[in-house]
Amino acid sequence: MTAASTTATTLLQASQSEVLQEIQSNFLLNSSLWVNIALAGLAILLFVFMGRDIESSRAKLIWVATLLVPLVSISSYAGLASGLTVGILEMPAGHALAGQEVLSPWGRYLTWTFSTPMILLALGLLADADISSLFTAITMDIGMCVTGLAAALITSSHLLRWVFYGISCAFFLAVLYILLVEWPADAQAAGTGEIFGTLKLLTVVLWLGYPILWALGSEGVALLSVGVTSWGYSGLDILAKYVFAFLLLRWVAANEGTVSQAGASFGSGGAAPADD
Ligand code: RET
Repeated sequence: MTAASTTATTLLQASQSEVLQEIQSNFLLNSSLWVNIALAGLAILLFVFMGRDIESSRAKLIWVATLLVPLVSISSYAGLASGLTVGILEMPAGHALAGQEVLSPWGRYLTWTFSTPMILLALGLLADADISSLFTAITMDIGMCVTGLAAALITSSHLLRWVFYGISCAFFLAVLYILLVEWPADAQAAGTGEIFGTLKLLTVVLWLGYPILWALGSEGVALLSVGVTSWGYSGLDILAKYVFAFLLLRWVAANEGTVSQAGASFGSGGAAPADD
């Protein structure tokens, strides 16, 4: 190993343990991460238990998608709590914390790219949505998360942080449209209208909290501290992931027949197969 690479490695390690120290010295931030690790662990055990008797392939698919939500979550929060996916960013001129070094838990935005599509997959299957609207909802959602990550990570320009925020909101609008306009009608036709209505409301209300928190938190106008912002996201996560997933799984386990009968429109654009 050359002297230069030894120095670079030492610096890299030093900065990672420096981040960890910063996290551990911020009680609010640290507790917001560990509470979620514990809850995700409990949710995984509970959801495995709740799905033990599910047999039909479609209900199983919903179950696995739902189970992946706490599985991604525990990995995400472990990454944050270890400091691996937390950086120290110097905010650009124009930002409320310009020139200051701010702790940025960017791993959150990255891992939403894996967890939120699972939530939408489970909801879309529940509503018996056709494959094109399922594809649209999931890809728009991924677009929302990746551009949200860009907005959080940009340190070159204050304006561009908000431009990316705006692009992310535009992707989000497409997801909201599908959730509020397209899938309720599909769910009604599939006989899952009532549970879909409850979960849709929970999802839409809670998901709206995320961009609001981003704008008010240290990434945005910095009215809220890093610790308070992190607790905000953790609180939303508890409801939008574990409570949501629990309600969905409980219903699916008790109504497997309804779920397994759906699926005729999957891949056929909603048209019934020709009667030949
Ligand atoms: C960001 C900032 C940019 C604008 C928008 C956002 C929306 C985020 C959402 C996140 C939902 C996360 C969930 C996670 C569960 O694992 C990226 C905050 C629109 C809606 C439900």
